Amino acid sequence: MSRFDHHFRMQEKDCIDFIKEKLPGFFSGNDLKCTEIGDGNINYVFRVSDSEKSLIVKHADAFFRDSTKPKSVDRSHLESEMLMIEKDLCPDHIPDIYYYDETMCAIVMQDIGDHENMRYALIEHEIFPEFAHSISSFLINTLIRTGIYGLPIEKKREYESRYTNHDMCEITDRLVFSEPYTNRLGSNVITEGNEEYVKEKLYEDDDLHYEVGLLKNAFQSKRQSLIHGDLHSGSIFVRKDSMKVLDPEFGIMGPAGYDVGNVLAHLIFAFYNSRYTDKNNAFEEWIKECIAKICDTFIEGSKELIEEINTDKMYSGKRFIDEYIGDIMSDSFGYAGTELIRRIVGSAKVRDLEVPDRIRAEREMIELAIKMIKNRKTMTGDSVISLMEGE
Ligand code: SR1
Ligand code: MG
Repeated sequence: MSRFDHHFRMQEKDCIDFIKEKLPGFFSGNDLKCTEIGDGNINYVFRVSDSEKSLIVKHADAFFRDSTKPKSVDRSHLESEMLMIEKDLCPDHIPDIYYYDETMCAIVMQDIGDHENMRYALIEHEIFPEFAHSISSFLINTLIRTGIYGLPIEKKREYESRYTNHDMCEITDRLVFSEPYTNRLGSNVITEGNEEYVKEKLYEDDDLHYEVGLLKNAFQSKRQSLIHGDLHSGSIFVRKDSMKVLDPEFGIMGPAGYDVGNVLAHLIFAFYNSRYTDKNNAFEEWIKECIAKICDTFIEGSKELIEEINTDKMYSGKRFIDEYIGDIMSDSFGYAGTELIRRIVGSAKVRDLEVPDRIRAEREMIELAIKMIKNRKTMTGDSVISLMEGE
């Protein structure tokens, strides 16, 4: 009998006992320290260490940390599987997974404390020359290899029924695709001074509602690839020479463009943070370069990978492949737009928005986001950059 035979919400001292019991050989001594370091809304994250080594335990409770409504702990099983699949596809960009405990809903993994959370690094206007290359490689390998080109159809159908993640999808349906345009639940948090602007631009534009409706429908029905589902800059950790992706707890079989779009949106937030604070030109140029490079590399790299791995004659024509990738790209621009809007007016904010002239910055970003949503079918990385430059 062990006290870890039944699920309960662990505290720091429980986590030490848990590691001593489950990974007895990891630490050489008995003098372990544990600190809860999670700063998200959902799970608990512990760092366990001795004087030589450390590891991370990501632990899911039957309640989100910011809520009293019970939630299924299935999200933890699915996240552990997502991490293992992504690790297989992209070994360099996922931390090592040491152990998963199904009962305690605890993922034990490599401590990547030598990396910085990318959101905070971007707010400091730090430049990461390798980032565009690394994130493009992550996107190509995870999205193309889990779609029609990468998986035998039986396996793909198995993924489609397994990776649905109901609780997490409900959050995205509501926070990304409904509330920002209706405020039906009254949960939007609008910057004072922008109430009328938001009402006119987001609540009363039927054409915008039509386009977001199409994107919402695609999010709910397009079982295209195994997506991370929450690929914002806070889920990415960086060093000058390395990038790791964490937290695929929103992972589902969904539209590939949802992940690409999230990456683009959070680069755009970083760009406007710079424009509305110290106007760091080198940083802004690098962000624009990243956007262009990610779009170009994703398109070209995906096509190359498809050429290499495709076995289905019916999916092999140039016209088909161009359309397949073109469709992912137009979804990407659309979902970048919905991500920008939901972070600006919704309840899940990002720190990048905390700039002195927030009213103006938000209006400029909402304007850009609406254009990205409405014109997504004809957009390119370069046209996004032109819009950011104000052309
Ligand atoms: C209740 S969770 C709010 C947001 O945080 C997560 O990171 C997701 O982006 C979610 O929409
Ligand atoms: Mg997260």
